[in-house]
Amino acid sequence: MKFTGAQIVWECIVREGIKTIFGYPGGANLPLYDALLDFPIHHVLVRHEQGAAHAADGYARAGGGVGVAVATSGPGATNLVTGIATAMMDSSPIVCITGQVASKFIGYDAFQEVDITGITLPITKHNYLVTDAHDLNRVMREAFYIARSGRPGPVLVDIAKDVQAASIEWEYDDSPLRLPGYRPNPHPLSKTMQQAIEMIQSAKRPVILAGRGVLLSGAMGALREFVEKTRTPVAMTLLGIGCFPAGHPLNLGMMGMHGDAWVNHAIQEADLLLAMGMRFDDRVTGNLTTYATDALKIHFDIDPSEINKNVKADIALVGDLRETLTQLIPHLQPCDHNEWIEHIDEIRGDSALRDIQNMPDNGHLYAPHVINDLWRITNGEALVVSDVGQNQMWTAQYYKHDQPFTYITSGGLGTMGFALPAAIGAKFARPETEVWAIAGDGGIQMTQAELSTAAQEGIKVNIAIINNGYLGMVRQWQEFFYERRYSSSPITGPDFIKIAEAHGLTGLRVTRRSDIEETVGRARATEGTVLIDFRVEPEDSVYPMVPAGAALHHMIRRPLQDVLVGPAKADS
Ligand SMILES: Cc1cc2nc3c(=O)[nH]c(=O)nc-3n(C[C@H](O)[C@H](O)[C@H](O)COP(=O)(O)OP(=O)(O)OC[C@H]3O[C@@H](n4cnc5c(N)ncnc54)[C@H](O)[C@@H]3O)c2cc1C
Ligand SMILES: Cc1ncc(C[n+]2csc(CCOP(=O)(O)OP(=O)(O)O)c2C)c(N)n1
Ligand SMILES: [Mg+2]
Repeated sequence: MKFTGAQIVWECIVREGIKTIFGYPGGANLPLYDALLDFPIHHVLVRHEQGAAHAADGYARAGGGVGVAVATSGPGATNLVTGIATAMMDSSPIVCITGQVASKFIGYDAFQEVDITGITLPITKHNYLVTDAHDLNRVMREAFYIARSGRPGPVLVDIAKDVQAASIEWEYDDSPLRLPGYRPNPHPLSKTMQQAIEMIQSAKRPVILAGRGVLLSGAMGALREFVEKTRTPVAMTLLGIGCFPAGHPLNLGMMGMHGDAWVNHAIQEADLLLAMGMRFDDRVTGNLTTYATDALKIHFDIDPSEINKNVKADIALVGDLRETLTQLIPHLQPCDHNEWIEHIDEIRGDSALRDIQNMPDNGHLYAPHVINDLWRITNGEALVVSDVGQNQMWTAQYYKHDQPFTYITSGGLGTMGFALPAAIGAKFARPETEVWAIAGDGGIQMTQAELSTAAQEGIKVNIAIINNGYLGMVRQWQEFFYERRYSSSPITGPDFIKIAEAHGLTGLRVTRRSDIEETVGRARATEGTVLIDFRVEPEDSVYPMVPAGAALHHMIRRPLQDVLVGPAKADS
């Protein structure tokens, strides 16, 4: 039978099981959009292509499978770039389909022509330029396979307009793919497995560093079995949050720059680090020369290029984490690290005392209180998508996740503007789940046009704006390291209630802690997307903080006076 290139694209996408895609039309993808009307695919029209990439990313991270974003050539394609880089840094499987000018015009600076495969080469796992409709079937299948297999990542398929319009004789080809040189599923050597077992059994002060690879591998059950058999405490990276229940007694909490003090101290005192699906980001290690110097390191990772990249591994178990743990666990003897666990309890020290949650209500609204209350009110069961900055760190610290795939954030690229579009994508992946986007007053203004997308789709995403009148994380660095010279960090915003209402949505405001419960309750009970403008303390900071480049145990702690009498600056 005859098919157009555009029909082949959609048929391949339907066969991948995709039901929802995110995109924006234009001249170079008109044949694709025309054909789309005849396929059982729901297209979500975003307001900016960056939103399409983030929504596809949020959809994938929420467990929806591979996310799909569509854009036209030129500015449509370049608008995807930030979203693609965000997905690349956090190993998120998305496929981006861009229209390209007709093949005979490529290279002539044609109208809306950019070399998007060239531009995205370093920020995609792989990309393609298709100039022959006969290649489409193979390319589409490879694109989805590459995006989701091994260490996942974004793939871009750029399709010339004449290829979309071409009509060819075609039948779906599902013969095995041939990708010479692509080996996504390595396996650890049995000799190294044996060495790892010996190291694990003889450790006295082990700590597991659990990262996003646990989630990507689906190794949550295996991790728990490992932890309970070996009684090894678990620290999580920002992107690992949810991979191990927050309420489990062996869960220490988050590590790194804004990790809990006792977690970082435990890592520095450990004699064995078991890094599972994490890549020793600099936000995690602090100064590498002083990082966990007494510890042997076993690095479990599917990507061989991560081994010895930042931290030298004594043993590398290269392979899928779930498979590796499943093989390893039966060979382990139960261990008892009671002394070590008790010691970690001791090094919690005065952390509880320094926790702003213990501060009596002084009439001011603090972001950590907002987020902690949100956690309590939603029974810790919401899917939370945070933006970037202080709001992100407080969300990581104060919304405790017991379930996997319930916390989504841009970690590696740290992309402001991510939360709202990613939350929209997540809602499409998990329509029955309560979704909250938590964003700063700066970040929300980067992509708030996507409120219109939520309104047009009639979906319910709750939005909490942590409105401190500052690019708060920048202000915090300026406070700590630039003598409080607040250069371009104060930021004004619109009346967010009016912004919500202008979109036909509901906007609410909270200025006192005592109003959080009722307002959040109203937001949850209201149909459609609701935005809450939380007017929080302008100059609060995220603690603890390891200054960039400092040793992991050299943390700036919240001053005790903050919690005993309230922050001095709050009343000044
Ligand atoms: C303002 C800001 C502050 C931050 N502060 C902190 C902080 O205090 N603490 C913190 O932890 N992070 C922090 N981050 C995030 C940090 O930058 C990194 O994004 C994060 O630490 C990376 O976590 P990860 O290594 O678990 O995940 P990723 O970067 O996603 O790496 C996942 C790893 O798992 C591997 N993997 C994938 N699939 C598998 C599989 N099937 N089997 C085995 N391995 C697999 C991958 O190859 C990769 O090495 C901050 C970010 C921002 C924006
Ligand atoms: C696109 C982008 N631009 C700049 C930055 C640098 N940056 C990191 S955090 C931050 C401040 C964020 O301010 P806001 O959204 O108000 O959140 P807050 O820190 O106040 O919670 C900035 C500017 C970034 N991460 N992303
Ligand atoms: Mg702010």
